[in-house]
This record gives sequence, structure tokens and C-alpha cells, in this order.
Amino acid sequence: MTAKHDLKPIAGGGLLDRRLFLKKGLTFSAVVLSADVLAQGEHYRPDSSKIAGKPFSNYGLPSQYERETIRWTMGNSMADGNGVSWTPLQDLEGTITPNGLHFERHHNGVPEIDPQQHQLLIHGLVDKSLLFEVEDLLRYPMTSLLCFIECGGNSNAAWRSKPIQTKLGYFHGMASCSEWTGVPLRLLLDEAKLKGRAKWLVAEGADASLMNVSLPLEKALDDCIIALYQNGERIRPENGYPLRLIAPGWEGVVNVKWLRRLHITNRPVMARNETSKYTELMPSGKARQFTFVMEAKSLITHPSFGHKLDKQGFYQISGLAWSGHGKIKKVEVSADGGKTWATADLQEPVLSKCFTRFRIPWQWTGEKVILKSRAIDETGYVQPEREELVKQRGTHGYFHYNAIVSWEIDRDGSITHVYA
Ligand SMILES: Nc1nc2c(c(=O)[nH]1)N[C@H]1C(S)=C(S)[C@@H](COP(=O)(O)O)O[C@H]1N2
Ligand SMILES: [Mo]
Repeated sequence: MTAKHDLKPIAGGGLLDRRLFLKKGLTFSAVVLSADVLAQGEHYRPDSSKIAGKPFSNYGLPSQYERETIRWTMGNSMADGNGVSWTPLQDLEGTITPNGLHFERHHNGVPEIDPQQHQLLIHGLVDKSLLFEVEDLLRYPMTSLLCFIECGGNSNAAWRSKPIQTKLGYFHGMASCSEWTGVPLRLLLDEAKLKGRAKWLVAEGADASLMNVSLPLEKALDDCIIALYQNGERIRPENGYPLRLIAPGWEGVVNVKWLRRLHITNRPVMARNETSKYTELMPSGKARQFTFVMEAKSLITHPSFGHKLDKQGFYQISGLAWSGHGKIKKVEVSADGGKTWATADLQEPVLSKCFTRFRIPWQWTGEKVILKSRAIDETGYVQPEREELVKQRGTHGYFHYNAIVSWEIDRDGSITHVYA
């Protein structure tokens, strides 16, 4: 593609003004059609228009030509069904993750739960213990919210001393974004009447791992929901059917799936996933614990590793940014390895604790360049460079990696992941 217009870069490496597309008279295709080709095109009858199409289907699937847009699955030997499947962020656009591509993280497989047999118990430091059938919850007032879920272990390969060469989704794809609908947790806790000493709740799943974690009641009463629906349909088994906890902006592990019990307590239970896991040894020799919020991050999804630029000229750089602290305020992009930055366009609506799509036009002149993106959230927090993050957190880290990601575009248009 070439754009013959006012293509004066606004930053190094050929970055163009984000408002370029608002201008009239842009041409993105250099080809001028001959009269012959034009006539042929006008009268051509594609094969698909010569016979009746296929019948209706009860549940739609993607086109057979999109079969490579799949989750990449990775089990481990710690337990049956323990592992991850990654969202192919490099192949998707917009902000919503299709349900079949939402990342998965299970500690002991996906349980098969009959909603008629499933119950949610709320007990402990409450005046009234409550037991809900799924049917009961379906009759409660509901609310919908769009938010990302990101595993605290997402991007952990980037702590390694050498940059991993793999597709974006295979090391940053433990993050997905959906519209979740369910009952505000506050409603249920108000009904149970919390005792004065109540400070925490311990949420437990009904899967074989009986995974449990502690959550401060402050968060539970703020914006958590007991979700029953995901992007309009009932939650998929992989993501917690028939119900799960959603704690917007907080690390994936507290979003307990197949939720069966909320035990109200006055202190955390010190479960495996908040002591031995999801804690981090800092350079001081002390460990951080209960680092719930996922801090601002951004990724250029296109172009990224595995894509190839086949010619010089015009491209649109596209990516995702999000912050567990609120809205994304700004995303800046660099095409010269971080020397100069230009502000990207943010796709509306920009929502709190939700994926935000950013885009910026770019003219590639065939030179070797390094692309980077950096997110700034509404608290003023700026996504750090890798060097800065390592300085703060040392190299024993595994969780909460959120440094700037750099892609090097070589002269032949191939793309490598670099630390720059
Ligand atoms: N019951 C239960 N809940 C769970 C888990 C689990 O294994 N069992 N995994 C947790 C972790 S570590 C993450 S990152 C998220 C992943 O949610 P997803 O599989 O819907 O993407 O679920 C959390 N909730
Ligand atoms: Mo996780």
C-alpha cells in the first residue's frame, strides 16, 4: 500500500499523524484499473453466486479459511489438565476476545458441571449463611461489564535473559477481554449481612484442584460480580460454567471459576496461590505478596513476530493497551527504538480495566527499525522499559511482567523480538 499525500512523519522511523485518515483524497492502492479489467470485474459472476449456499446451522463456526486462528495449548506434568492455552492476539482485531479463543488457565482440568447440581455457598463471618442454586442467581438483578482478565504469570517468558522468538499470543496471550454479565457480589454480601470483623473472603472453585484464593472485602464490595454470561451467552465450561467470580483489573487467579463457596473471614487463608505462587522475590530479599492489580501494559499486535512486511510503504500499526487501575489515557508508539514517540489513536469507547485498541499510520522506508508501544493510564502511570522493570524488581521475577515490548523490522521485512 502507498499513500500519496502529505506523508510528513511526525516522529522518527516514519510514524505519521494519527489523524491522517481523516484527510480526504488518500489513496492506499497504487493500481489503476484498465477498461478491460473494469468491464470484466463488473460482469464477473463468482462461483459462490451460481448455486444455493449451505443450510442454516444451530451454532456458527468461523470460516474454514480461518482455521489457523486458534488457541495454542500447553499442558504440563504437574497435574492432569494443568496448563494454559493462549489467545492468538497477533491474529485478532478490535477489543473483544471471541469466547472460543479466550485464554484458559486450569490447575486440574475443566470440570463438567450440571448447573442443576451446582450451588454457591456464602458463609463465615455473616449473620445469615446463604446457599444459592444457579436458578436463583439467574433471577437476581444483573449488570454487565467489559473487562480484561490477565493471568499474573502472563508475559513471564520476557523475564528470560534472551528475547523469546515466538508469536505474540504465545507469550503475552494469557490476557483476553469479554463482556461479563452477572450478579453484583455486593448484593449477595449485603443479603448475608457481613459481621463487623469481616475483612476478607476466600473463594473456592468446584474443580478437581479445589482452587481457592483470598480477596479483600473492599474489592468484593466495589466492582466484583458473580458472572453467568460471557459475551452474551452462558459462560463456556473452560471459563467457569456455570458461574465464576470476576474481579475487574485484578490478576487472573482471583477470578475463581466454577465458583462454589465464598467463606467470609477476617484474614487471608494463605492458600498456595497467594504464598508459593503469585508472590515475587524482590532484589531486597523480601517477597511481594497480594499484588492484585495488573498494571498498565501495551502490545503492538500488528505487525509483530510471525508477520512479514512484504513491501515498503504504508502500514497501520495496531495494538492493545490495558490497565487494572482504570482507563488508558494515552498510548505512544516509537519507530526508532524509543528515541522519539508519537501519540496513537485510541479506539472509542475507552473503558476502565478493559482492552483499548490503539492504531497509528506508518510509512516504512525499508530501513531496519525498532517498533515499541508504551501505555499511560489515568493514574499517570507510564509502562516501563524492560531495563527499568528489571532494576526495580530484579531477575527472580516470574509474575507481573509489564515492560515495553520491542519488535525489530529487518530490511527484508522479517520481524524479531528484541530487548532494546
Ligand atoms: N477454580 C479455578 N479457578 C481458576 C483457576 C483454576 O484452575 N481453578 N485458574 C485461575 C487462573 S491462574 C487464571 S489466570 C484464571 C484464568 O481464567 P480463564 O481460564 O477463564 O482465562 O482463572 C483462575 N480461576
Ligand atoms: Mo493465573
